[in-house]
Amino acid sequence: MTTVDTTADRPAPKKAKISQFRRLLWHVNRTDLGWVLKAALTSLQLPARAKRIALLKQLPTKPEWAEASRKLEADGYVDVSSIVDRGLAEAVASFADGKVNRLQELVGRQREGHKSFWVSLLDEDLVNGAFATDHPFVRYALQPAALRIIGDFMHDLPQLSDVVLTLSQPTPNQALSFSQLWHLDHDDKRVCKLFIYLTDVQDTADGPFTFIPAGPSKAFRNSLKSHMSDAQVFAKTGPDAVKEMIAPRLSSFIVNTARCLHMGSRIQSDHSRLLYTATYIQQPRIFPEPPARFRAVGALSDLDRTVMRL
Ligand SMILES: O=C(O)CCC(=O)C(=O)O
Repeated sequence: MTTVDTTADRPAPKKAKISQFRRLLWHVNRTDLGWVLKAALTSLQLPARAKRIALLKQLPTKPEWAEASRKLEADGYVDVSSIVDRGLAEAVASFADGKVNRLQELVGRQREGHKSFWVSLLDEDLVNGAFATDHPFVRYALQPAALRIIGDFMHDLPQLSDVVLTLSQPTPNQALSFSQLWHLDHDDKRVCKLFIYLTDVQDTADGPFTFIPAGPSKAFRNSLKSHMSDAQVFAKTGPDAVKEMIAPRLSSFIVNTARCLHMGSRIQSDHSRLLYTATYIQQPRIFPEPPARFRAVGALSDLDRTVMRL
């Protein structure tokens, strides 16, 4: 009996085509070829870029913000605890405390698919996957100091891509996985994360955010490897390049996580860590734009709308 392949000359299903396209972007984004693609995409949207730069220039400026931006450019990270708005950080912390007080209830409702050492506590704050723009987590991310420091580094008004609250807990007898291993973030070519520690991170047992500054991290540029063990990393840099962010509650720092190799959440028994993260990228995005992450509530400036693509 002979069989006929009736699918042979049909066009590939749309889904398969999309995933091949994504795979190609995935590879390009991880190498310096991504910069060429980024420049090409930018050149197609020059008026939008000019508008973003004009908005960035409307933001106030201060010498300590300019200095922080220079440090972010040179080293790939900067501690902004003394620069950012303490009141906004406290609002984030008290909102987060409210979630932790309802931990058992929220864990029970958590959607599947979260990493085992991370508990995501904000699922209930989303409407169709989007945060209200007056949410304290969004207000912190929109503060002028953060936008100016990251914007001056990117030479562009940043796009706020996401805000997250993560409670990291110990995972006894499990191999390290995902963000507990060394990696770079490849959401785009420039990715800056603004963190707030919402619990004290006093030593290694508290699972500090741990990273290698931009200079020594260069050894891992253009690598297609995703997540690496300590041994793989230290074979190239030695352990001395490593910095652990040991800092008290309400400390805030910005890291260019596309340039600085990093890991964290290696929590030891009886410890836990609560962390706020806001992620920014530079428009236009290399990957197709995901569904809207923010929904307008209340009055918004043109600048806020542009930062959140509303
Ligand atoms: O949990 C940590 O400290 C690591 C976080 C991380 O890898 C990230 O936000 O990209």
